[in-house]
Amino acid sequence: MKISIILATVALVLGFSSCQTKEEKTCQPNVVFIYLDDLGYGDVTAYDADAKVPTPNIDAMANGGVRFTNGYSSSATCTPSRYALLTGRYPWRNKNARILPGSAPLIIDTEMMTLPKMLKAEGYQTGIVGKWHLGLGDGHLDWNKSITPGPNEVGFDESYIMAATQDRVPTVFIDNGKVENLDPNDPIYVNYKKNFEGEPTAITNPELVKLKWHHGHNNSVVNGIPRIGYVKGGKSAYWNDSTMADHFLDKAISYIKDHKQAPFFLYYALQEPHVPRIPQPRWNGKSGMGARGDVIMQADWYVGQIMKTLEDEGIAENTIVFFSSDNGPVLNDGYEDEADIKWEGKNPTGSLRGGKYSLFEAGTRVPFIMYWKGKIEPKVSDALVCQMDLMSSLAKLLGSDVRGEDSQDILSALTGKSDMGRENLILEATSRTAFRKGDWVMIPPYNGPAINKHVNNELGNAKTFQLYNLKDDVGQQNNLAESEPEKLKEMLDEFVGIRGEYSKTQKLILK
Ligand code: NG6
Ligand code: CA
Repeated sequence: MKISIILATVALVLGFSSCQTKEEKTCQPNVVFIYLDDLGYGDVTAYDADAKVPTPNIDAMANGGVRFTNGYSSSATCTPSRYALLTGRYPWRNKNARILPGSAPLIIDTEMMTLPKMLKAEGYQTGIVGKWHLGLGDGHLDWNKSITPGPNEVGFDESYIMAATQDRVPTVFIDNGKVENLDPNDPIYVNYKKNFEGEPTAITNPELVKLKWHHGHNNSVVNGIPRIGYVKGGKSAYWNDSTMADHFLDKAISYIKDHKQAPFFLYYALQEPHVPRIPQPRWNGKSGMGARGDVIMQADWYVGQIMKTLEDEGIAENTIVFFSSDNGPVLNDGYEDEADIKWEGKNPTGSLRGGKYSLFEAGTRVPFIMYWKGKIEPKVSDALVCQMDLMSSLAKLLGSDVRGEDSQDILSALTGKSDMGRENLILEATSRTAFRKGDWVMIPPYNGPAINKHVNNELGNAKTFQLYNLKDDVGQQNNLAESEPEKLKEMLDEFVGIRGEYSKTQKLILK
């Protein structure tokens, strides 16, 4: 009795909620979700010993926590994956959950339950630092006024974000719904349909361009980098591409330090290695693998800094840290930064087929790690897990009744106690869907090119059904659709049962 009082007092004095002091609720650990952008399954040395860039800090998490070999984002692009992570709902249920322009309205219904709302209801402080890309405002946004609704209306107490991606305007930081450092005498305007009269673009003024565009990315030029979308004014608010990643790290670290007194959720959404890849100066040339390699090294160091902060603040044992990526890798995503040359002969997908935008495995199967110092046994787990499941699984851990529409409670798989994760998962890539169940994956027929010629990634489109047994064929080389008709039918029936509606093209093909 006395000891428990002493322990409780010590915990209180140290200022953190402890899993030992809560009787009713199991415990209230802090949660940090570290999300990279376009990092591939084969980009982390713990996942692929031949990865081209060393990732010692991510490896330390992987080796000290549960490293999932079948960990998925919901989608092969950013917006839908982030939608699923935060809402616990499949993104194909929302037709707006697709790659958004920087001017798109918020696509999460403010009435909806979300991961941060669930945590808030359990007494958590909630914050996001970094990439948002889920839309802002209600369709009539004035960037010079209060930017709402946004992260603060869907569950985050605090937000410090970029609106979309660093290749899209507006290239500004948004601090709790306000463009930071905006000069009222130079208001900012954004348009994705047409340019503002007299404003330069990468086409009209190529002399402004310091980083060449390869495809797309030839609208407004900010800091010598041609972007997607047009911007006018707001110059005092533009971020500096060479310091912004460090700046986001500083914000993330401050958030941890400022909120350690009560349980917190930090969603730290990094930009690496999404294009344009601009290493912070001290990483320039460090990897020997060009800008993509440099920013991967940089991001790995940031992961180490987050872990170090948790240690220094004495909260490592009371903090769950997740690490993952929003979609698979891409080398040439629109700028001439030589990533495709540097990676020639070595796939950032590891042994997986496809990549970003693809229905093949590398589109959605990503590095996925759960780390909880001293609380979970290190393990490599083959359980099928998806980022979308965080909401229901963490709700279970905290004793909350909240469950997301498609989010499953797979807590025991996440903590490594069980090898049973989800039974099945619908995979999505640019609004097309496929079905994973057990070791099998079925990709329905889709019209459209087999390869996106610009980025040189296979998309998964074929005129016929594809069926792969990933156990023997993780590289998806042997299509068993014809030789395993019963399995194909079983997969298709279950897929249709969950997916419901079909695209018109698919209906025609299936007839
Ligand atoms: C694409 C962009 C690509 C990237 C992607 C979004 C072109 C030609 N390509 O439309 O560069 O920005 O959108 O990436 O514009 S994501 O990771 O945020 O989904
Ligand atoms: Ca992405």
